[in-house]
Amino acid sequence: MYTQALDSPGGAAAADAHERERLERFQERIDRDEKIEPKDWMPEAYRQTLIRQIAQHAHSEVVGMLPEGNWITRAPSLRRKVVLIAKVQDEGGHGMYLYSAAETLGVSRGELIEQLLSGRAKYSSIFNYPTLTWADIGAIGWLVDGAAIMNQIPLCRCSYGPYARAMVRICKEESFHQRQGYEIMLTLSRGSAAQRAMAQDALDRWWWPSLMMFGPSDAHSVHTAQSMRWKIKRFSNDELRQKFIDVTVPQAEFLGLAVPDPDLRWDESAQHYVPGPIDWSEFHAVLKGEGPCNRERLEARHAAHEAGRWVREAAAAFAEKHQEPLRAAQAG
Ligand code: FAQ
Repeated sequence: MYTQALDSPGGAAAADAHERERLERFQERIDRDEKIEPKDWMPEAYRQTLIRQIAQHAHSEVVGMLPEGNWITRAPSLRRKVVLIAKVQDEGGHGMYLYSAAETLGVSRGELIEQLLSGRAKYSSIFNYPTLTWADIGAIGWLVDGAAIMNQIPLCRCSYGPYARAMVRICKEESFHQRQGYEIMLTLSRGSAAQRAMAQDALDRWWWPSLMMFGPSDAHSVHTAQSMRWKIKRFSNDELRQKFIDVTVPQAEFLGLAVPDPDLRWDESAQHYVPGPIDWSEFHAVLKGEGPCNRERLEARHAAHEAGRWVREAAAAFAEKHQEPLRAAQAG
């Protein structure tokens, strides 16, 4: 009936009006702060934006296990090793909740992983930097998890229900991660001169990439305006970056470490720290695959995918075996 109506010019106009009305009703639900659930009608562009963001987020969690995984065997004490293993496992778990949230939008986990392995999907730029010393594990917890929390707390209020609910648990775990990182930095900064130097060196290398995690400046962010209208994002990239800087600079001061930005200054009237310019050419190079560890990260994911093939095949065979009696019962 509906397609027949489209055959006439009047029918096409009616279909347009119907579509506009659906879009308006959808936006009204968003404006009332209602959660959108998987079976609700949603504009295709809303669905695609969520798949893109949630998948990029899931890939980031999974690839994000690699820089820290590098230090599990070299953690300086049993306690540090146990905590680091727990943290890295948490990141894997976050990836799994996020892939599940993406699957509610009609895309399969296999498809998303294939996009990551083929290099078509993005993951956070930050995970393309190397972890050279133990202090990097402190800096990742403090700065990278700190930036992740700043970005992700507002996502707990995201308009899409499954993503928002996944973020509640993820944020609780991220705050533990941030504290373990800060504790490592505190220990090093209260330690020997060599340990303090190691902490400073880690801050020097992780500061700017952490600021880049928030994405391009608002002037260059292609998705922010629409994502904010849909309440997928609640703050712009620059707003969140500013909040992170304001919270983190005093933490660096408490550690007795210097933020590696000669232009950084406190603006009394604005009540904000004003940073120097970010080198966006570095960000774009990392996104193009030219960061220090892009190749290594993808190779590690390929190797893990191959190593896990037998597990996926065994799980599929097991599931199939349990389907057989069911099918026989239904046929009988
Ligand atoms: N890296 O228009 P916008 C973590 C891309 S999880 C790579 O501003 P949007 C936990 C963007 O996708 C860290 N690509 O885009 C952990 C888009 O590309 P496209 C990840 C980036 O989506 C801690 C293009 O640039 N967190 O750390 C980056 O509105 C420790 C234009 O950008 C999330 O994913 C980047 N940094 O805003 C794990 C949070 N920034 O698709 C282990 C959820 C931007 O057009 C250890 N995501 N791009 O080709 C978000 O909040 C948003 O997606 C943003 C980007 C803010 C990342």
